[in-house]
Amino acid sequence: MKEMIPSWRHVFKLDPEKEIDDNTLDAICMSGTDAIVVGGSTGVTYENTVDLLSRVRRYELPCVQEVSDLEAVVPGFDLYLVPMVLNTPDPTWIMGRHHEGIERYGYMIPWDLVVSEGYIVLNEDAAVAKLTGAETSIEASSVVAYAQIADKLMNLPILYLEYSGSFGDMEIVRSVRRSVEHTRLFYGGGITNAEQAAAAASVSDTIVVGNIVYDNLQQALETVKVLKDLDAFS
Ligand code: 1GP
Repeated sequence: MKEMIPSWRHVFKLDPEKEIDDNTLDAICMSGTDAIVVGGSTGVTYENTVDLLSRVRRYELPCVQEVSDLEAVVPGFDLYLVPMVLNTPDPTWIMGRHHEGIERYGYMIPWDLVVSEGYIVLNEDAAVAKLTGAETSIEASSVVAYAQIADKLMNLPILYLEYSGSFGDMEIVRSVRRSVEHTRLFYGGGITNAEQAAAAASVSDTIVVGNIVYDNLQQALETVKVLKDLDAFS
């Protein structure tokens, strides 16, 4: 399953805390997206995660959990994405929680299903920025330096530029892309239409589409379609 990540161009991220009706979930899972990521910064519980996993499991596409709370890790996902926030001075979010989790549950961790993500959080208003104390007001050169730590020093398989809730600076994303060699670049944040999806996809490897699923299903579905059209012509 890990080998599949490099082929993902588009994923939807669903928040277990948010209601989603069966018709919307059906449209999302049948949209042609490459995977469903289940995760959120707040309000994620074991119960709401199990519930969403069991509903997504009716479909054939990969379903992966992005781990944000130890108590909400649920067996049965195809993969587990484990974020390490790089641009925070608080080691809790770089390795503190990870250390605690491995010490307590290490014997039952399916390591072959675990993939680490270097997170660079860049929207100061996002819940994840507040939670982790991320230093979001940094220059492009600083973002690039964090990206190179992820790519060249830590050899992280995924580097995630997280603008959750607001569409990011595509010039920064482009600079990061030019500066990394091995890591897969995920872009997420504020993609609400086909045009933004195409712009983000042109400077990253994988785009992550979240909130618009709950706000405007039709526009969410268009973010998948535009990538299929673009990739068909490239
Ligand atoms: C959130 O990067 C994802 O973790 C997607 O962001 O909800 O703004 O689309 P949005």
